[in-house]
Amino acid sequence: MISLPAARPCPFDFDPAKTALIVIDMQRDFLEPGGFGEVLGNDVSRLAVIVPTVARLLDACRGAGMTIIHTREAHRPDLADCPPAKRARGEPLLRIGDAGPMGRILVSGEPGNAIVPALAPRPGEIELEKPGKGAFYATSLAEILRHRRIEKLIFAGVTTEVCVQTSMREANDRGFDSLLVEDATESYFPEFKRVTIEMIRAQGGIVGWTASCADIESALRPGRREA
Ligand code: C5J
Repeated sequence: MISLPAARPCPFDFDPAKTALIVIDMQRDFLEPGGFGEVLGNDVSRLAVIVPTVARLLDACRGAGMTIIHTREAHRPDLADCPPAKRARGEPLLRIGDAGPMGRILVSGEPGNAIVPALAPRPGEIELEKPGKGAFYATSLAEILRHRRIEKLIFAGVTTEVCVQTSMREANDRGFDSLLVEDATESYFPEFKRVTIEMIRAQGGIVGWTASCADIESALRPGRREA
């Protein structure tokens, strides 16, 4: 069992064999100019800063032999899984399914829908397309976790208050103890990130726990792992 004594609001213990790292939506659509994030009017450079930290987190969890799951917010090319209300929302420069500089916005298989190269999934890792904000909605995530007897989840990725928080809340309601890695998640809105982290660990951990990437790296360092 691994212990994260510095986790908040209280120590978080986990068995790497029964814990999955879920990296949410580190795809070009959100991190690079010309994708969904930018057409919504956001400064996408804000999100790119966490790429090296997410890479360190992946290395630490890979080294511990943990299940690694990467999600992508993605719709079918015929948009049959995209609610018209989602496509119609707001005043974006381009809507979901429209052709942009990185291909069709938020559509599976398009260049912009790929995970950024520095965080590319490795053989044996699971890449999961999700049509919603939450990773459990209309995906096989629950079955994948059940088959692997996963009990706890560590979350990273973007954006903190939308897809990451929604997925953590879905996980919480399904009985998973979940921890968000504070410096491996980011938002276009710094205040939203700060408040989401506070919300998650408020009231004794009403949604889950938070800790830093360094806390996890140090706990998973080979010499420190307990049998
Ligand atoms: C958004 C996400 N923000 N991955 N998606 O639309 O958070």
